Amino acid sequence: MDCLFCKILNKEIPADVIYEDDQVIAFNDINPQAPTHVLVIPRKHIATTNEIADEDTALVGHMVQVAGKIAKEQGFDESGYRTVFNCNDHGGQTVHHIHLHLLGGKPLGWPPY
Ligand code: IU
Repeated sequence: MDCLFCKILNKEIPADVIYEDDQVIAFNDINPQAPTHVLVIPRKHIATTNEIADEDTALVGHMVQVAGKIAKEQGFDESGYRTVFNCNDHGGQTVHHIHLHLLGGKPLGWPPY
């Protein structure tokens, strides 16, 4: 499968991995949009959030929990942060393997419009 994040999971493409377990890995985004910009991705290939099946709900919950633990480790759990799943063109999704963006380390602008 020609999926960039599957290639990172298979170590065919390098990434700065900061966390991994049997379900997910997390790595620093190559083009950070905040002082901390981490992507949490599942080992299972799921193209977009539209394809999350009933059997994946615990996995997706785990992704959110891992992002929160990384925020705590990096010391901005109390000051706050953002987690985002982009979906398809209007959502700005460029890699079609779901990934949870974790952005933090400064006050973040909102809304995107
Ligand atoms: P998006 O939600 O699909 O737009 O996010 C994809 C992210 O993947 C984006 O922030 C890229 O900077 C990031 N990324 C990466 O970290 N490493 C890569 O090799 C590639 C993209 I290509």
